Order: sequence, then C-alpha cells, then structure tokens
Amino acid sequence: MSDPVSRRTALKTMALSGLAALPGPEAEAGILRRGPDGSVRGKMTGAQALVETLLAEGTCCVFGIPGAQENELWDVMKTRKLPYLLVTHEFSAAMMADGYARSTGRPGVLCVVPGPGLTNSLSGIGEALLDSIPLVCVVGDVARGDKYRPFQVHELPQVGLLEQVTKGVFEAKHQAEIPDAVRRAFLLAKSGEPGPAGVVVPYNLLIETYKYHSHPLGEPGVPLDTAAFDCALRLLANRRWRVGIYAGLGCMDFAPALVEVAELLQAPVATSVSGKGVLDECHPLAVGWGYGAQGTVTAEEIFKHVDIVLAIGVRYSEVSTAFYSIPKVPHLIHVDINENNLGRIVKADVCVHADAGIFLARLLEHADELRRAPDGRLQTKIRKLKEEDARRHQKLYARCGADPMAFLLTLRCVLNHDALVFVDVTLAEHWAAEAFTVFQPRTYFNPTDNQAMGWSIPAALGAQVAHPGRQVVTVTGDGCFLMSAMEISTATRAGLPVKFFVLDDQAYHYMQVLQQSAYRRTTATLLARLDYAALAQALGVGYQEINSTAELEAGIRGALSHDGPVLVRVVTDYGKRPVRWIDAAKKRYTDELSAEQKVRFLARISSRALQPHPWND
Ligand SMILES: Cc1ncc(C[n+]2csc(CCOP(=O)(O)OP(=O)(O)O)c2C)c(N)n1
Ligand SMILES: [Mg+2]
Repeated sequence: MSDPVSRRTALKTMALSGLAALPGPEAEAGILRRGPDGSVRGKMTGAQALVETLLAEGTCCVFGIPGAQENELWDVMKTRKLPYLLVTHEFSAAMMADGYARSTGRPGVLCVVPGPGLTNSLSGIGEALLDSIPLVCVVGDVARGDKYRPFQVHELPQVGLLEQVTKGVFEAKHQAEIPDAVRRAFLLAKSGEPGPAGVVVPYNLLIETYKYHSHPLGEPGVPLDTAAFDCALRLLANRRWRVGIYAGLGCMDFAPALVEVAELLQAPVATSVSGKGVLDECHPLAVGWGYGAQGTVTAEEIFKHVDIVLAIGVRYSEVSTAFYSIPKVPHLIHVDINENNLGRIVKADVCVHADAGIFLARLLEHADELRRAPDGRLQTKIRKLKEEDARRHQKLYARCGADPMAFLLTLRCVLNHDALVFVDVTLAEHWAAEAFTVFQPRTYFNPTDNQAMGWSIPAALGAQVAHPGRQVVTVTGDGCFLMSAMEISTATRAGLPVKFFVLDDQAYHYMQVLQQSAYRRTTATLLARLDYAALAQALGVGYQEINSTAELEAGIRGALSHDGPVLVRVVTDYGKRPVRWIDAAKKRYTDELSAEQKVRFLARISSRALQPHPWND
C-alpha cells in the first residue's frame, strides 16, 4: 500500500519536475482568471487568455471550424463553456456572425484556420465591411517568430488578406499581446461606423504561458459636431420649409427618438434598405423605402414636396439608390458618425459629424423651436398613397407557380411582427424592400452593399442562435440556395428551427432581367432541377412545397407550425412584374452612356430583336 500524498506535496513534486504549468482542475475551470470589471489576470496560456478576453468582451457564440493551428483554442472554449457553433463552410461562419450582429447590435465572432479557412470567410467579412456590421474574426496563424519555418501548411499572408476586408487587424507578436489584440478588435468593430476587425495569433503563442493583467479598454466615444448641429437646427426650425427624413442603419437603435423628431417636425420618413425597421412602417409618417424612382411610389411622391432632406445614418450607396438615382431636393442636411461618408454622393448644405442617437437626442432638447402643428393633410396623403401602393402590389403576374409578391405579402401576414426575416440576393429583394412591411428595428435584413449570394441561410442561423424563441425565416432564390444550402445541416445538428423559403424558378432570374433588356438574350442563367424533397430528407429537415399562389397561405402556415427547421420550396413564376429598382437603375445607367455607346447598344439590341430564335443560355 502506498503512502497517502497531500495535494500540496503533489504540487510541489510537480513543480520540481516542471509539471506545475499543467493546468489543474481549478485553473482549467478558470477560477479567478477574469475579474468582475472584465479584467483578465493570472498565469495562463495564450489560448486561455484569448478565450477569457472573448468572454470578458461579452462573446455569446463563436462561429467557425477548428484546425491544427487552433485546436488548442477550441479545447479551451469548451473547458470555459464559451459556446461555439461548428459550421460546414467558413463562408457561413462570417455570415452567421453577421446575422448574429445584425439582429443583436453586438459584434459577432468567428474563428477560422489560416489559409483556406480565412479565404473562405472573406465574402462574408466583406459583406460586413460594406454593410457596417461589427464582427471580430479570430485567425490562428501558422507558427511565427523563432518557431517559424518555411513551407508551413496554410501559410498565406493572413494579415494582408484580412486588411482588405476589415477596418483593421491586430496581430499578436508575443503571447502578452493577445488580450489587448482581442480588446482592440472589439473596440474598433464597435467604434464609429461599425465593421469587421481581425485578430491574428500564431499558434505557437497559444501554448505559451504568461502572467496576464489586462483591463477593458472602455466603450467607444461618440462624436457631435456642435457648430454643424447649430446650423442644422437653424434650418430645421424654419417652419416654411417642409422637412423629409431619410433614415438609415445608423438610426437602428434610436427608433423612439427618431419617431419623436419626425412627429415634432411633421416630417415624412423614408429609409434606406438597411434602415428598414428603424421605425414602424405603419406609422402615419412612414413612407417606406427610398425617396426616388427605385423606392415606394409613396416615398417618391411625398418627397417631391420636401424642401430639406434630413439624412441620418445613411450613405446613399449604389444599391439603396438604384445606381445613384437620387432626386434633387433644394436642401440637404447629412448626419453620420463617419465623417468620410458626409456629402460624398449628394452635396449637402450642412454636414454634421455625429452619432445618430446623440444628434436626435440633441434635437429633442430643442423641441419648442422645432415643433410644428399636426399636418393632417400630409398624413391623409401618405395613407392614400400607401393604399394605392398596396393595391398595385396585390396585382398578380404569375401564371404557373406562385407569384413572388403574393408570397412576400402572405408571409408578412402570417409571420409574427417580431419575426426575423433574411432576404437574399434574389430579384425579389427589391419587391421585398418596397412591399414587405417592417414593424420593428432589427427584424429585416438584406446583404445590401456586397450583395453576397447565399448569405441569408447562414445569417439566419446566426440570428436564431441569439434569439432562440423567435420566428426566423429566409427568403432565398434558388441560385442563392445552391451557394449555402449545405449549411442547413447545421440547423438540424444544432436544433435551430429556421424556416428556409426558396423561390425556385430554376434560373438566375435577376440576371435574366438585366441581360434581356441590354442584350436581348440570356447567357449562363439556367440552373439545375433539384429534388428539394430528397434534399430536405438528406439534410434532416422538414419539407413543404408550395406550387401556386393559391397554396401560399396554407403552405407558409404549415411550415411555421413545425417545431424544427423546414425547407420550403416555393415554385415561383416571376412573370412580368415591373421592378422599380431595375427601371430606375437602367434609366440612370443609360443616361450616363455616351452617344457612341448608346448607338452601339441600340444597334445590337435591334439586330437581335429581328432574330426569330434568341440564343438564350
Ligand atoms: C457571390 C455572387 N455571385 C454572383 C452574383 C451576381 N448575381 C446577383 S443576383 C444573381 C442571381 C440570383 O439568383 P437566384 O438566387 O436564383 O434569384 P433570382 O434571380 O432567380 O430571383 C447573381 C448571379 C452575386 N451577387 N453574388
Ligand atoms: Mg432563381
């Protein structure tokens, strides 16, 4: 029988034999590694410090795929109970983090291997960059420093790749720098105009130990240019001038203040695509998306009579304006948290470098100077125009299969008001922007400025992780579906009950519409015929098929009543429904062609119009 050994003696022996660095159960469980103030302290490995800092920064889920360079990290995530979600493709990891961030307003986090893991994720990180979505991308790099050897697996220039699609990259060159790199990435992602930030940590640093003492960096400051604010206030206080508000994503967390300001000024409110939901679109002053020929007719008509546009938290990007088709208004006040966005596309009378929330709050402090009498005539006009818009939307164009607009309207009727809706890069995104009424902030999402096809499926999964009890649905074209459909298997594995609606027309209809008008024929637009029922079975999700407009309501209700994830094939006939966005963009594009280009384009179209059998696809 051996002598009993006390724990203290055992530790002493281990220390002598160099084993003390091995984490005991307490250390593994992370006792006293993180202070209540968010500090990270004590002796630990680089991987432990990284995970503690992610936890200290409020990370609720890490999306990604492990690899040799990061297994240490994933192992610690598990020990420290930092939730993670394994994806099928890093393209999705970025988009899941994006969906998580859009639906919560907090940074989404992904963790990918260097080389292919990182390059796979670039489309999604790029979407977040162009759409102002806060993400933190952690990449475990190949060995660097004195452990560097040439010809390592995945040895691509990770920092350089990330720099192209982020606001900034923080590379740890010593294990001591790891917590600060993570904290600075979070701060940068949230600061000013939000966006993605990168953290690159060579894997050799993840296993090194260090005595850490790292403190939180604080929250980002918010700007307000007071001189410019005073100029804006003077213009808005002039009651002879009618004001229209154009609100974007920057206003998303300030809906009550925005509504109060709109009511004070009796100003109609239009939104950008990503601003949909900043105010309840049923509000008597809400006119819908855009204020040009691309948006709702209501917005276009109402803004014709506006003297000053107060644009807050918008950039007038190509997609939101249909190739910059922006009607002229006498005066513009442009407010944005990013100084570089101000007056870039439309010349502004006053540029106010300010956070939207601070700007709106300041306006409310001047309520007496701004208050206008209720404008019953304006509100009646908005109501009538909206009724006409709704009548136009109800017209059916489909002859075989379901009408896409009827699908969107039925979906809206059947879904809860707080359902999270992810609309992909299908032609239907433009009808949805016009006709899909949004009632609450952060409930309607579209990959606006990178237009990365396939985004909706992973993004919806990321949002469902953050909102387990909410209805979450995608509106995905069949082309988009083909890009990320395998990710549906993650819904099955992780029990995420997203309903995936796929508009199946076996084509890139969007491209067909663009190509037909410019080239009188289509090229590379036809897709494979898929057996969706078999796919659903293989992916382990429920299946619903909708074959006509008449089947829409029962089909959508059937899918929503199912507890788990469901794939819904909506056999779609796009018909010849006009697309205001396309018509507006086409007109603007044509206006910019030179005389010689116009002649050439016209000649090509005319000669092809005479061909009895167009050479399609
Ligand atoms: C990754 C990517 N590749 C190509 C495009 C160009 N593009 C935009 S829409 C589209 C077709 C979308 O097809 P589908 O999902 O079937 O929707 P539909 O056009 O039929 O409504 C294409 C190819 C893109 N936006 N993103
Ligand atoms: Mg299609």
